Formats: sequence, C-alpha cells, structure tokens
Amino acid sequence: MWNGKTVSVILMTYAERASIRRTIEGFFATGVVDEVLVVNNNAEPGTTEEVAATPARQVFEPRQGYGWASRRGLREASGDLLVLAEPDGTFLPADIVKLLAYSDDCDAVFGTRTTRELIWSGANMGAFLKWGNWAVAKVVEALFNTSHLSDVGCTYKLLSRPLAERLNPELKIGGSQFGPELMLRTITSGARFVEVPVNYLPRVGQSAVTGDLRKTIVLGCQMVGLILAYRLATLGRNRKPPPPMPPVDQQAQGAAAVVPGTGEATL
Ligand SMILES: Nc1nc2c(ncn2[C@@H]2O[C@H](COP(=O)(O)OP(=O)(O)OP(=O)(O)O)[C@@H](O)[C@H]2O)c(=O)[nH]1
Ligand SMILES: [Mg+2]
Repeated sequence: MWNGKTVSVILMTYAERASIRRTIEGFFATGVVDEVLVVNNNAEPGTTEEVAATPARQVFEPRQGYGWASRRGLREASGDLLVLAEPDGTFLPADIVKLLAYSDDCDAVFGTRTTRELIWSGANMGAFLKWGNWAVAKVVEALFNTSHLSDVGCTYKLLSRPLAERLNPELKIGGSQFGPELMLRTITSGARFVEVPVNYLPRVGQSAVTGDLRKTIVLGCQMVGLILAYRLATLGRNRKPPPPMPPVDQQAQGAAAVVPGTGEATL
C-alpha cells in the first residue's frame, strides 16, 4: 500500500526459474506490495512450482513474447498502482519505493538503467547497450519534445491504473519493442511522467534478448523504426501534460498557486 493506494507488481517470466522465487519474496518483503502477479509466458519447466511456493498469483499467457506477456499483466493486475519488473535478478525490489515516490506527482514513472553509479559490476550494461539505449531515448526526447529520458529498454516502470486502462486498448506490440511502444503512447497521451534511476544488477541465467549482440542491433533498429513511424503517425496529435498543481491541502489554505504552464509557484 502506498499513500492509500494498492500496489501490484507484474513479473513476466520465460526463463527465470532460478531467480523468480527470490524476486517475489523480495517484493513482498518491501512491505508496500499488495499483489505480485506472475505472467507465465510458456516458461521453462519448474517455474510454475517455484511460483506456487509463494503468495504470488499466476496467470498463463500462451502468446509468446515480451509484449503479449506485459499487456496481459497490465490487464490482469488488480492494484491502483501497477509496477512492471523482471524476475531475472536484474532489478532490486527495494527500488520500488523510488518509482512509488513519484507516483504522487505522475501517472507513469519509468526506470533508467544507464546511471553509472547504479550499474553493478557484471551487469549487462556495457558501453554499447548503455549508449545505444541513451541515444534512442534522446531521439524520443527530441522528436516528441518531452521530458528527460535516458533508457528505452528498462522494464522497471510504474503506471497508475487509470493510465493503464486508457492505454490498454491502444497497445498492439507482442514482441520486445513493447517497451518503447508503452513509452511513446504514454508520452502522446498527455500523461504526466518522469524517469528515475534504478539499480541494474547481473542477470541470473541466460538473457534471451540483449545477451546477443546481433539480436540487440536488430532490436535497436526495430525500435528506431517504430519511433519514427509513430512520430509520423501522431504528428500534431500529442497532448501536453497538465501543469503541476499544489497538494489539495495547500490549495485549500491558499498557500500557493501555480502559474499555469510554468510550473512556478507563487504566493
Ligand atoms: N525473451 C523473452 N522474454 C520474455 C518472453 N515472454 C516474457 N518474457 C520476459 O521478458 C523479460 C525480458 O527478457 P530477458 O531475457 O531478461 O531480456 P533482457 O531483459 O533484454 O535481457 P537482460 O537485459 O540481459 O536481462 C523477462 O522477464 C522475460 O521473462 C519471451 O517470449 N521472450
Ligand atoms: Mg532481463
């Protein structure tokens, strides 16, 4: 529970039998998580039993792919705040509070794995992946004239339920480019979002995507293609987020007012 809102963590799983149980336990141990929803995407044998040994709820998504699994999770999770993460040991459950802290101000909070101080020794974030993610994120930031972005591939992110319900019918991608699709649709929807640094750890087991250089380059090119096509398709149609508002109690006291469009508080 976070400020009176229930929190769901969504874990898509394909090849994380060795780490999923510890990840689920780690999220419950934070004390702020009400539900862990595991989306079993034809996961390796033994995964179901590992999940069954925890209080997590498990659903089975037969359509293969990161996007199909993520979209199923966003539809099935029951919380007011929905947090997507991975059960491969690359994210710290305790970092969830970094996303939650901004959920009071924003409809979406994206994690970024490209902050040098938070990339752990042995994590799969060498110079190529780090600067590749950063460069594609900067293309998005510039083309959509939006807020700071430095990673397009970080699963660890938070969406409010109203935003997820608004976006769910529009989401189309079943494969690995789903992450940028969700990011782009959030941006053009006019939702308020912010990006925050999260720790990035070495993976337990084999990556099915970014562990292979050729697959990573192909995925990067597909992402750039998706971003350019989406920009053309939405030209002149993206909404701007509303300016920040002071908390309700301050509004009542008339303590501060925000000049619309500036974000500056005046007395
Ligand atoms: N590769 C892959 N991942 C899937 C699929 N369905 C769900 N997933 C989940 O998507 C997440 C990303 O997959 P990973 O293999 O970790 O790929 P990655 O994050 O690019 O690789 P690392 O950065 O090394 O962790 C994991 O939580 C998977 O369990 C699928 O069909 N293929
Ligand atoms: Mg991973």
